[in-house]
Amino acid sequence: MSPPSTSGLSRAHDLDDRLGAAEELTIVCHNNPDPDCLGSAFALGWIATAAGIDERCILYSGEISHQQNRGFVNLLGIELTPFEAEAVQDRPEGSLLAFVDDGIQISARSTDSRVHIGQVLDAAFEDVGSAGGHREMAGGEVPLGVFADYTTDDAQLCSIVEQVITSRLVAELNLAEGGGS
Ligand SMILES: [Mn+2]
Repeated sequence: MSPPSTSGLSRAHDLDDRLGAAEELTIVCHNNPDPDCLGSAFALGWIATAAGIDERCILYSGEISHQQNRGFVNLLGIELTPFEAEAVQDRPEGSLLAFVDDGIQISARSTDSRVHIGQVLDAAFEDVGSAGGHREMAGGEVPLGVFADYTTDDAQLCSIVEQVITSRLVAELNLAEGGGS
């Protein structure tokens, strides 16, 4: 078995092949979709139209909360449907399901006054996503695309994500064996 190609051109061909063989497309946004997510969903819908798929829908959950996000949706005329589990279960053959702008959500708490958890998350993930917060409480997001380029296997992807996130945290907290002051 050859490893999945990461070249942009062959991924575009891949997408074209898949869309060409499909009859309908359901696009799922993450919770409280931001412009990244809405833009990706809209673009994928447009590409699917060009590939001849007439049945498309974009699902979202949570809220389109900020003014700029609502403006974005109205301006581009993006039609959004509230997420329902039935829409993604038991799909007929020829129906494709796509997730856009998926990310890893990070949330952390510190009860140790020596550890500023916001600074730890920021330092650990600033180059691959965005993270930060307060001394006791912090959060962040790392786009899954950073990892998805390495594999198309879900189980393998989860294990890569777990390893990378864990080792970055361990390194930043100076917890590695032989580490410490
Ligand atoms: Mn997003």
